[in-house]
Amino acid sequence: MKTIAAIATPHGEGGIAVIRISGSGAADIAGRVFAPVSGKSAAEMKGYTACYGEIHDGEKRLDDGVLLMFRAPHSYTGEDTAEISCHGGMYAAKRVLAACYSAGAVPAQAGEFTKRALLNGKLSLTQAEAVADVISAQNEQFLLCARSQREGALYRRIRAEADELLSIITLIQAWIDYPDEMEDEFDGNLEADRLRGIAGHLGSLIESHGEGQLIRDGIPCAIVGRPNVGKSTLMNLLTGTERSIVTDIEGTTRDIVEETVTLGGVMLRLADCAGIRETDDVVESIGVERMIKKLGESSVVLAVFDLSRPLSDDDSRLMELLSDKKVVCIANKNDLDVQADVAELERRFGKAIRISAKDPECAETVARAVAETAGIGKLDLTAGFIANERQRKCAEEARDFTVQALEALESGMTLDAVGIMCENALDRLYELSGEQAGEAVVDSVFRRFCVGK
Ligand SMILES: Nc1nc2c(ncn2[C@@H]2O[C@H](COP(=O)(O)OP(=O)(O)OP(=O)(O)O)[C@@H](O)[C@H]2O)c(=O)[nH]1
Ligand SMILES: [Mg+2]
Repeated sequence: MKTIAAIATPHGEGGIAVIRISGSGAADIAGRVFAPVSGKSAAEMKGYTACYGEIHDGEKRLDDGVLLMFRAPHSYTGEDTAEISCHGGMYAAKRVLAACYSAGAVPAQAGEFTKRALLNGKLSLTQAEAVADVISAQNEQFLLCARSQREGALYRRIRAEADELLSIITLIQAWIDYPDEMEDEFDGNLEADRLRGIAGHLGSLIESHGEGQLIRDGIPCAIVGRPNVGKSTLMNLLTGTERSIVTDIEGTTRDIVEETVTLGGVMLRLADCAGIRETDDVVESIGVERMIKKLGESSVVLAVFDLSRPLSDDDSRLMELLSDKKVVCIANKNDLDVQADVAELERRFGKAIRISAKDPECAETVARAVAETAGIGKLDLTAGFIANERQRKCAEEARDFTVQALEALESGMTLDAVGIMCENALDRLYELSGEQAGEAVVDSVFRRFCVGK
């Protein structure tokens, strides 16, 4: 395999830039471009050592910097790897990279360092995929998920199910090949229970895909209610800005105002909507239509009611619209005299959170309630989750084959048939973990990566 090189730091100005070289020629190439001030040869450096020196392209001195050496297999890629830190202007970094090319390296493809880590057994495919997720994480919760994933959380969950399937297949095979030598009776009920267990675990794994997406992209969350209940005040409270216009005139918000915020580690994609009411005003009624569309796109709805006024027909209309939605009921303006029928709100929504949207202390309470209602409030973020479509498809196919094996066993089909279904399920799990993924699958995974990773 050729020795590759790329700039590993972002393309822009920074304090330092890092040029990464990996492959069997890494130390020699580093030796050609980097001259330690100690006078020793960079090519002879041991793993996990660093030195300061000058960077050259042939006779021409380019910069000074630090060289860090890793020796196979103790590096990210599992190969000899050299990392040169130089001054962080793009021009300087590109010149150093060009010098590495002149010394024998070839340009790295997107994700090629991580791909080599995979090929050298340093990472599973799901761990490699998580590297891209760690890089793209935009909030604390998702970073924690992706980090656990990179440390093998999903891989371990898949392995547990794959090992269980393998043990069932081995048992079935033994029964087919050596029925006379088996000590115990073949216990179909026991094996059916085991298959049911696997199907159940794979089912929860598949569900984790939706939860992971909410954590990664934020929870789409519409703020709705009749005019003047304090929707925009709540929006401003949650965003910590004067994002929406607030007045005591009914019908102030007409179009949808959107903002993404992270509160208490939870990312919310908020949409402050027009107040719902019967109206002849053309603009306002378009706003209400848009609000209804936004409701449909939301995972959680923040339904706001005004405690200082009795519930009205518009409130009832809203409640009808929300009948099949996940709702956080906000009983707002609890600093004023209570006129609304809170018991009715609690009857409809199970719980009503009493707040004043003017009180900054209430923001995290609302965010927590949204996370809980979305089903990610009490999630174990380190448990591993299905992170993308490729993984979801494999997990679904594995679950379906497991269910087919179970049905075959329960309907008295031959053990051969049951065994084949189990093998199909196992194949899908091995594809998921990458142990049996074809080149095309691996290539498509790494297409998402940046050069230098
Ligand atoms: N006392 C009190 N007043 C509040 C509270 N929340 C909002 N208000 C006031 O209620 C009025 C309406 O607030 P908005 O946030 O504009 O209400 P809205 O639901 O967005 O109204 P529309 O955009 O017209 O649908 C403003 O005068 C706010 O200052 C609260 O918790 N307590
Ligand atoms: Mg408003």
